[in-house]
Amino acid sequence: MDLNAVPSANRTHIAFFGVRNAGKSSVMNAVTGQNIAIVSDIKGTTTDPVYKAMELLPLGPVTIIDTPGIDDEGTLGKLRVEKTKQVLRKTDIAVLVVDATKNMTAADEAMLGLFIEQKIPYVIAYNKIDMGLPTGKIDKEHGIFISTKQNKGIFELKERLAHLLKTGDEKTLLKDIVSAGDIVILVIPIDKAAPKGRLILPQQQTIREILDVGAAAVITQDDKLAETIANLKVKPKMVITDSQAFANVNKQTPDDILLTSFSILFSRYKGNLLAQMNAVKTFDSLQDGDEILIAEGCTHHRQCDDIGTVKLPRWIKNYTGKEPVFTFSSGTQFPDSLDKYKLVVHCGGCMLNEKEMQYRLACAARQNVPMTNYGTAIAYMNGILKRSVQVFADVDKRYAVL
Ligand SMILES: Nc1nc2c(ncn2[C@@H]2O[C@H](COP(=O)(O)OP(=O)(O)OP(=O)(O)O)[C@@H](O)[C@H]2O)c(=O)[nH]1
Ligand SMILES: [Mg+2]
Repeated sequence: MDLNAVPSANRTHIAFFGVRNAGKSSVMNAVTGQNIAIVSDIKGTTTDPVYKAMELLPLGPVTIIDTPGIDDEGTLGKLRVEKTKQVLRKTDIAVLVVDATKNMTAADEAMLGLFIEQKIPYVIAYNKIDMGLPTGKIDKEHGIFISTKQNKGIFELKERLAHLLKTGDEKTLLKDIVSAGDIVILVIPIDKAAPKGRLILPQQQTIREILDVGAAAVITQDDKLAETIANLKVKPKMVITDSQAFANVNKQTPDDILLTSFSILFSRYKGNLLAQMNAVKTFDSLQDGDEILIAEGCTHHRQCDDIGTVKLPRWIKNYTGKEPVFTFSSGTQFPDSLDKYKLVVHCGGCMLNEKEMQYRLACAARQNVPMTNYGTAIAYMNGILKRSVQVFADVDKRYAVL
């Protein structure tokens, strides 16, 4: 992995969809200026999504995704269409590639319906115009005419994509709640779950933002927190902890210092915190036998005292005094059907892009299943949820009234 690269979760995901042979792979190659995907006149050449992370001007850091045809048939074909629909969950901008010499098919129309339903900005690239122009209905607002063979319209397509990329409204983890000169203490337990020799992405991003605003980060482990605070001449503004250490860190953090966790910062960053705080109340009405899904965004090697599969179930049983039934999912294996679950407890999702996280939340909301996250759940069970979101009270009144 290139250590200077923008993490995948922070890249704009642009995906090419369309029926087989429309020219999706050719368009991906033309847009990236590289021979990434195999092109051929055999229908169904692309059988798995192809991902390419790159700097694409004028867009910036993107992940470009080529997909199998949405009209694929047979048992394998159906599986491929399913895979393609999974790509849609993380797509920030969609390109529907249509063969200009043929009219739009029912599969194309269905795909457009999904873009609209999922509020994904899109472009329709009418490809192969060297062979002729479409005779059917044309969507002037979203359409653009291109030919990968003659390299026509590719520059304009990239400009269009850049235009769809929302700018200005840049999100922040903590730039709005930390000021220049502040001292922020980060509590990072170095236990068996910590990767060897490095910090993980949410920790790196948090440190980077603290530096960006001109504040200072002091980093320590949970058993050294009280000592670290006592050694500082100036009172720190806040303590940000790994949520696994919440209970211990809460005890060591004086009341006049703000306290939160990395996962709570990330939940607000991805726009889910208020919903997740609401969902956590489900613990109070939990009954024996109720089913809880514990979902993780990444697939890591499970440790013997793993947070998702061991610690959380233990804490939930202790807190509720009930015997719920736990199911675990990880990586892209997030189930479509959630109705049997009383509650979903999701990880902070640092490896998922915002779009995928929003998709999962929408999925749960549509099925009326409350969904919370690790940090929020742990804070709640320790009676410190209110304290943990106090950091946002000055910038967002919704946290002040809790
Ligand atoms: N004439 C012409 N042919 C093109 C153009 N773009 C792609 N093709 C041809 O169309 C055929 C299909 O192209 P692909 O890029 O493999 O199409 P695809 O949509 O990725 O197809 P699958 O992977 O099978 O779903 C190939 O023979 C390409 O050479 C174009 O602009 N003009
Ligand atoms: Mg292809």
